[in-house]
Amino acid sequence: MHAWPASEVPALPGKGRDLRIHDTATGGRITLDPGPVARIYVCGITPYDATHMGHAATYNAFDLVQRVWLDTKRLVHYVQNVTDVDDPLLERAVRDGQDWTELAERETALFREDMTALRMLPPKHYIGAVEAIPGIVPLVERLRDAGAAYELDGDVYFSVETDPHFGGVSHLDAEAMRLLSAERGGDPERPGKKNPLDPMLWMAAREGEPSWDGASLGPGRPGWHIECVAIALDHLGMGFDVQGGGSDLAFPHHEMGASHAQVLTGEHPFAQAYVHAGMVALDGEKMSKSRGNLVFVSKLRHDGVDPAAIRLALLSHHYRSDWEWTDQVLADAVERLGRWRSAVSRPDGLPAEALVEEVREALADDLDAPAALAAVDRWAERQNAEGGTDEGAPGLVSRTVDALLGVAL
Ligand code: 5CA
Ligand code: ZN
Repeated sequence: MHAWPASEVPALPGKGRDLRIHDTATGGRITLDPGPVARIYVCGITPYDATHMGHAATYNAFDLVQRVWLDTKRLVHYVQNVTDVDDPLLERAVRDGQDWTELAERETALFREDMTALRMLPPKHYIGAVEAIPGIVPLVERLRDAGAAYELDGDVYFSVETDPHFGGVSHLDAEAMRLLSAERGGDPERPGKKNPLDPMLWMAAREGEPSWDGASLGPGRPGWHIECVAIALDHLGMGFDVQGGGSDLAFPHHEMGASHAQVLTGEHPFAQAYVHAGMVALDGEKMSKSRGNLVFVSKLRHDGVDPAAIRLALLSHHYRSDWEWTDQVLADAVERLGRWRSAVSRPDGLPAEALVEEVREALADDLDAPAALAAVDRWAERQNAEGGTDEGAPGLVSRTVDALLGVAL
């Protein structure tokens, strides 16, 4: 699949800082030590509805990770998937009487537009589940042949007990895992499974549903977790730096994915850090396609809201906190954007070298975007009130805000 166009990232004077980030698996903050090419996999959308503020907030967090790395002069190898075949997508297509491939293509196209407008850096590899199927089938066969997967009425399940590290991402107890598995696409109640938590690797063809050649597995379609594992192993390999997504992906998706990969390769860990963004709510409930309580990026754009203001609204909350989208959040962002634009609108101003360092330090400190915004606020307030004579300072602030926060002033 093609991704979307990249906006330029200006180079800043001085030296970037290494990222310290909260890792779900260790439960604490770790200093990442990527090589010259940092490797990141971020779970993509299931394209059955438009991009909402929750999605945008999560992608914003991982965009910041890349901007911090780029500032250290590293290259970034970024991979993202599109879950372009899955139960919720097929169910929505049936409900609305439309072709599931058209639905997926339309919503993926809209997602690309939203990401471009928000200046999110594009992945180098943007891979659909459907196009990954030829690579998924041999992985499932290998797991089965190694005794880590078993058949149940034609479907193939992964046996979680074959991974000694299972549980090491989310650290949940069995009961919590069971509840979340039922809630998030698993089938813990299905009789005949070795362990109720075992996730499906390959689903045998169902009447009226699309299916693909599965070689010795028979016709069918892939399970959700193995899809991301196949894509990540193919394009990044084991031990990549960051596996990212919203906190609702920690279990089962990232836990199961890590286990699949660890059993397949005999290596540990799948990712150096498992990084999870908080959930954005609307009217007190998690914003979700299944609940329908959504504020869409595309709707705001079409209503004339500047994408830079949407981006500032996302940045005004720490990525790990759960927060509520309100009209006030957007109104505050619009107002802040106005203040910042006015502050950089003249050629001379207050010296800004210290501000560059403050923004760098805030982001390197577990992506503390609110602290970065507060630093820019302080500079802008004084600049608007007093001004200064430092030639080019406003330009430096513009480039800093662009390079590190993805906001075009
Ligand atoms: N296709 C899978 C991942 S392989 C999936 O979870 N798709 S999704 O469309 O449901 O979500 C895409 C990303 O947005 C995920 O990282 C998910 O955790 C995140 N997300 C979904 N809802 C919210 C929300 N309300 N707040 C923050 N992030 C969210
Ligand atoms: Zn995923």
